[in-house]
Amino acid sequence: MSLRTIRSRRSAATAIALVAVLGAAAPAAAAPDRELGDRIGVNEVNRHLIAFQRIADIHGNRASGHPGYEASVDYVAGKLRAAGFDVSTPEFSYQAYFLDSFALSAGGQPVEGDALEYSPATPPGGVTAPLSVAPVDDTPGCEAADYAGTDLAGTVVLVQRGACNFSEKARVASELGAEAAIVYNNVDGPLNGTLGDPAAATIPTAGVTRQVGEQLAGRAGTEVTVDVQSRLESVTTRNVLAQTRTGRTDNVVMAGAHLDSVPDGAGINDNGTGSAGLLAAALEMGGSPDVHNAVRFAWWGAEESGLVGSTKYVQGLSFEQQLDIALYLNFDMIGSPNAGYFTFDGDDSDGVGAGEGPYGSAQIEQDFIDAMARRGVELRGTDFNGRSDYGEFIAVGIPAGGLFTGAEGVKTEEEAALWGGTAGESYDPHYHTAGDDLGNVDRRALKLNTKGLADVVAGYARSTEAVNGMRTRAERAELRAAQGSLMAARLDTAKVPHGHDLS
Ligand code: DTR
Ligand code: ZN
Ligand code: ZN
Repeated sequence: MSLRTIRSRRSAATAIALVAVLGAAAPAAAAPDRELGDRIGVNEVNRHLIAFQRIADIHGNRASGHPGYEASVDYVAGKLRAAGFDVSTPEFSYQAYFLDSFALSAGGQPVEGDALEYSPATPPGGVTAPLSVAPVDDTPGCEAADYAGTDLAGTVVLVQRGACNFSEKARVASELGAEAAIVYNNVDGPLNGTLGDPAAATIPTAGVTRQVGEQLAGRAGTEVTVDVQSRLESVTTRNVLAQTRTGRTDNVVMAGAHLDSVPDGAGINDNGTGSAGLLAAALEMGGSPDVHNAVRFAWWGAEESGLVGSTKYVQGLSFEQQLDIALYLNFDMIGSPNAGYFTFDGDDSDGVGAGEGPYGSAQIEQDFIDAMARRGVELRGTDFNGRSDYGEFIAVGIPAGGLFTGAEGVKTEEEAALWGGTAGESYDPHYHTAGDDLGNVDRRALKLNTKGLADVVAGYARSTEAVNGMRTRAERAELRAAQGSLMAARLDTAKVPHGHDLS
């Protein structure tokens, strides 16, 4: 008789006592094996990836709010329903920013630039006004005092990047009467900036390169036209949630991947790979596996619009419902063409960037390291910087981890020696471009990571004891309340659509 059968025949109180006894007797570590991973065939994963590519071919992309995303949802949800999962596709809405056109000119001559994301629109034809130039100091345009002596009223202000958020610079200029702002880069390359969210936007704001900005800085008083035609539209989209009908529902193992692409392409590595790998693992597990803990799989919408689907999901749960989630595993980009093999640095042993994850995250990191080592791959750490859907989970103190093969980061010599591939090139040269298609996926990375993720998910479905330790529910509640707020701060800078910069 399985544990599940025994429990279902007893009262809740007896069941809790029984679980406590059995739990204490169980082995300390989850001891994940290779069983589920070995059962997944590479053809199944590839088939899902081909489906995503076809959907993108038909609809142009798979971005949230677009038909290709809805088709992706239907594909994934349909397979899961057929496999017997308890499937739901809860809707949520958010404000999406659309830039219809942008033009900048100085003295009647066009100038290269772009609108910052969430820049308000100008009247048709743009705003034309003389250029005023913010002095370059330690805090360029961050405080009213930075403009001492310059009258900004009725001007377009040019200000250098640095020291504070773009939205701060625009707000200060706006309060001093400026009609529009232009931020110029302080490093080479395009600015790629965002005001963060619609509420932080004040006056129309453009971004230009350092070179363009330095030229403009010598032309104070010149008539400048900034023309931004943009709009905010409410987008309604969906997450996909699929839970096993078996296992404890007060100690749920969650595993998620975002299903949306950026509007520019098919999003096959980002994140068709994570979506396909997770789907293959779920389908292989089936809706009613013989497990101790329920498994809840998630395919998130609107990750590329600022982690929207996962954030709304977590925020929509009560504290007790959050406590019912033992841990969260994230799979975003697991087949990068110049693949790195990373897992989240749960214990901050790398000492890079943000600190450690919530309690238990160090154990999750170790479990991924062990699972991938059993498949012959040595993992390295990647910072818990909040740049994917695990962000809101750690922000409420839920232990987390996951796999990642790299985005715009550049492979080092040492990494190329360890894993192969090309040093000095990014892990995914097609990241967020139309080139992110079926031809630009590392099949070996995808296969190994899919099997590894399946092993780890299956291991936690058996036991999360190593992650939870001997902590009671009350102790975990206390830890989460305390740790969550510490983790939340790092999200503010990470949660920006399509990887734009806030400052
Ligand atoms: N959020 C991703 C890409 C990304 C960047 N850094 C990380 C770290 C871990 C996982 C994913 C990522 C995107 O969807 O663009
Ligand atoms: Zn992305
Ligand atoms: Zn992604």
